[in-house]
Amino acid sequence: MWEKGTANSIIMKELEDASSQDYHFCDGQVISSMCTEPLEIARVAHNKFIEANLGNAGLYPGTLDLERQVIKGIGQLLGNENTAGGILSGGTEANITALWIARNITGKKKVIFPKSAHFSFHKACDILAMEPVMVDLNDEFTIDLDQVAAKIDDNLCAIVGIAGTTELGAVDDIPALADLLPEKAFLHIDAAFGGFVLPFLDDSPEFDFSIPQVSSITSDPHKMGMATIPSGALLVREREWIRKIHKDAPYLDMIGQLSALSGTRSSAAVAATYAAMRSLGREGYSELVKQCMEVTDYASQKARKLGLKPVMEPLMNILCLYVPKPRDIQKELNKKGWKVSVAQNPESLRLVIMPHVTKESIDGLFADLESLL
Ligand code: 0PR
Repeated sequence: MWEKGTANSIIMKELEDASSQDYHFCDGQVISSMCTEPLEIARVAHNKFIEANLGNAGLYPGTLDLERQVIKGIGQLLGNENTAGGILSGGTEANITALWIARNITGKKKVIFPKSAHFSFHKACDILAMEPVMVDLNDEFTIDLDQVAAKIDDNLCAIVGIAGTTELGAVDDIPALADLLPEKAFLHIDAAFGGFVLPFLDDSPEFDFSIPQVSSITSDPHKMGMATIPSGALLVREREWIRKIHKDAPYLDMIGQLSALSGTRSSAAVAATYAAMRSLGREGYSELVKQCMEVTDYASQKARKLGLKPVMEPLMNILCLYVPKPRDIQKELNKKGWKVSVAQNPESLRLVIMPHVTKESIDGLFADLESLL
């Protein structure tokens, strides 16, 4: 493949071939992804900062400043502009890091989270040798509070609440979790998906730092934040908590540097996140969320006309529908070019209505879906 060099024109052709086999958001047929087309200005910013590495922040004071502004801006959105934190590779790394900090501070290992939690929490417990305690969901598909209460003991390190579950977009009762939290334990909120949606809803449930017991929040700009991949924000309430995962590297100029799991950190996405936030402003995100919710509502009405029942009234831009044999339907829709997914709890056809999904896409999808019922 690479004994000798190859001409750019040939490489470009090969890249075009590979890309043409991929699905692209702009085609409007991917209705299963939690990512979307990044804003144009975010792409430009990403390319400009392609060589920056916040793993050695001493070389990149400008990029570091962008990261500080991004964290402050996300903090403003999440009820506290004075948090510490940084841009990591995504929700997984942010969730792992949050539990890493919580474990090192409390010295305890038990983590309580709902069955709806993203699988990154299982990775975290595995890597950090922590004890996962999974709790059932109630009828509203949120964490069962009685079970949480019954499972709290002296070994508790953290409770995790989800603000926008991966499958259904449900939001746990975070104020109630906060009331149950023992004094020294952590309350981590996974708003990887909800972080750029819930604050822009007319009627958002409470989930952020305005609840005093909330210790840390994951919110991913590379999902509804319109930034490029990889951009996952972790915000923690107290700056000194991050010191608890710090490792010295005296040969690097570490001043001002984030203590993180990654060494070399892709920093282009930091610039892209900054660009997306500056370009849209909170008003722009508000419009975008409104548009996604309108399309979600439109899909929901179409489903009802076909006699399909939603698993829950969508709170966010995710719609899960009870259909007969969802896996078969998914397969058949895929043959027609649609990418939809199947939720497990409960088994249902799952549509994620990101900004690239238009009413026209929904019309096309439902026409094909109707022919399969
Ligand atoms: N927390 C929640 C609530 C999530 O939904 C996700 C990912 C994560 C954490 C982990 O985030 P990262 O994937 O950034 O580490 N949710 C989607 C999922 O796993 C991610 C995704 C995105 C999947 C695009 C497919 C796709 O095409 O299903």
